[in-house]
Amino acid sequence: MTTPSNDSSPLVGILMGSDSDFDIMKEAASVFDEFNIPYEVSVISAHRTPKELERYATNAKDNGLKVIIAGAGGAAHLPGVTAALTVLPVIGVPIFSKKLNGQDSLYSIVQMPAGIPVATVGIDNARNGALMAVQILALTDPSIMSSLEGFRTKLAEASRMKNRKVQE
Ligand code: RP5
Repeated sequence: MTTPSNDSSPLVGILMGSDSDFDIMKEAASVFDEFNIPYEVSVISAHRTPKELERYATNAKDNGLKVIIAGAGGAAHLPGVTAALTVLPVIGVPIFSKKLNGQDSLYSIVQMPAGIPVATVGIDNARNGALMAVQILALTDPSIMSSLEGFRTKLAEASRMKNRKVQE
């Protein structure tokens, strides 16, 4: 499945190894919706559909993507193999797995050999993965940077409100 989010060309590729990862990875899509950043969503497996992954990753840069966020669980090779096939930054989201509570996913994604990094976030933390992608895009896009700064201001204000509540 490959779904463009809207008419503008996607800047971010959201990848996942299975549709069973979608409940988590849709949180990344929500962040890009919040920031008005066009993205595409694809289910491509490093193991079940490796040829599709090779095609996707090798063409990603020429297709206009700037960053890829990839979620996978268990023997979670999707982010690493994607990173091996493109020079775009790849952010890995380890998906919780029933057998080993997502530790297998985390270790599979984070322990990359020197030379092919994957920026790895916490287990199931697709939101942080997406925010990292937003930060990367903001470096070259002043309007995204301004939205990001507004987002951080609101986050700080919400935290101060919580502090005020406990002080009462
Ligand atoms: C991984 O295996 C996927 O990323 C998913 O997290 C896990 C289980 O996949 P399904 O068996 O639910 O398709 O490749």
